[in-house]
Amino acid sequence: MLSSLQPQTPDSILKLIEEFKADTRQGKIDLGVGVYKDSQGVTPVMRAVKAAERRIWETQTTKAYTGLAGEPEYRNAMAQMVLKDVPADRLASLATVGGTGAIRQALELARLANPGVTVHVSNPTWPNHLSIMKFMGLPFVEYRYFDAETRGVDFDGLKADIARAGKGDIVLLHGCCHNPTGANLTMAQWEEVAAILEASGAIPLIDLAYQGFGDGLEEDAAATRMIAQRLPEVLIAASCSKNFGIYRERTGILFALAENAAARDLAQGSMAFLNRQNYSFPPDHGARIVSTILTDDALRADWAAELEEVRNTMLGLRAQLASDLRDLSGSDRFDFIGNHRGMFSRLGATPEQVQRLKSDAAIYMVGDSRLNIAGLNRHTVPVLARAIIDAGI
Ligand code: PLP
Ligand code: TYF
Repeated sequence: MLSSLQPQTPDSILKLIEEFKADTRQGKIDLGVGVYKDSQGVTPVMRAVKAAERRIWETQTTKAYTGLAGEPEYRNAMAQMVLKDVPADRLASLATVGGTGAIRQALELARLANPGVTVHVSNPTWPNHLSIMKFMGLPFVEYRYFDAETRGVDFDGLKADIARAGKGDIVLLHGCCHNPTGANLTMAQWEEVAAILEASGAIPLIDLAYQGFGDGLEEDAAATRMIAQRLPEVLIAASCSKNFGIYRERTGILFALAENAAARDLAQGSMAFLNRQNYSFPPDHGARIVSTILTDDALRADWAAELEEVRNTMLGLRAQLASDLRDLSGSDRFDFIGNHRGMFSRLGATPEQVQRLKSDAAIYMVGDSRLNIAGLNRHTVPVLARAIIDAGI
């Protein structure tokens, strides 16, 4: 049986980690996988996370199963963090295995409700979105997103394309900090997107994996909250991997905002069913860390302060890189790096130029020229800027 398996295409981002490890050159720079790293290149455990873990260790009396949908404390705390004021009687929620698990369950839920569903995704998008949909056999079409000229959003293209999504189709949107481009919609543009979806009856699935990494915890949730206020049905897949730095704990949540309380109950039942079909109970440790932090004023304040340091560090690196490139190129054509938000920026370089950065300068970024800003520090920014110019980008 097993010998009849076909080799699977590896994830290009994860493959890069192996390639980087195997490179023996001094001074190599890893701008690949989207993990936050401090100036020492370390992905730290956040202070509030350590404190919460200590508290859990001291007080937890059982590790018996949680609920199929996860603990209510976690789901309520996350609803408050992501959505603030949304009618509880319309909101179903499900603890999931990371943000990826939430996306997977959202797509399963959409197909359960509407077997003919088509998913509309940005071009480009996170490669896992595409591979999960392909694996599930879900039909999907791309909408225009990135303007290769300005390195901003092709908003006219986006509007024309998402207007083609029909009633009951899913439009997958990145709530903030678009991966892989770093280019984001303004709030006024989000309002226009909401109006298009309102008119068509297509349902937004908002992937919110970087709340707190762009303009701030509240700012990064603003578009999601506005859409939840305006539209009758919304799916939201949120991840705690980045903003709590608990990548390996696999902590995520799926929200389904329903038209009314009866539909909410149906959604809640189907969501718990989906957890049961796939893995039964969701993991609890990360969720418990998150609810411990969010429901304690002191821990929450310390976490928010550390997250703010992380965000400002990335903004500082963006500003430095844009400024160095302005000096070296004698032009403002790299200013988009300062305008992008989140961990990533797409440089808009060719695969050959990305390859040159790797072979000539031992700088690793994803083949589509996505770089992880957090892989830099004050000393490596000038090295990258020089290499970008030398590679003819
Ligand atoms: N969505 C996007 C766009 C991401 O970049 C990530 C990243 O890691 C996720 C979702 C989900 O992450 P995780 O499953 O690690 O929570
Ligand atoms: O885009 C990234 O780099 C992150 C991390 O299969 C990641 O979202 C990358 C690939 C993958 C899972 C997570």
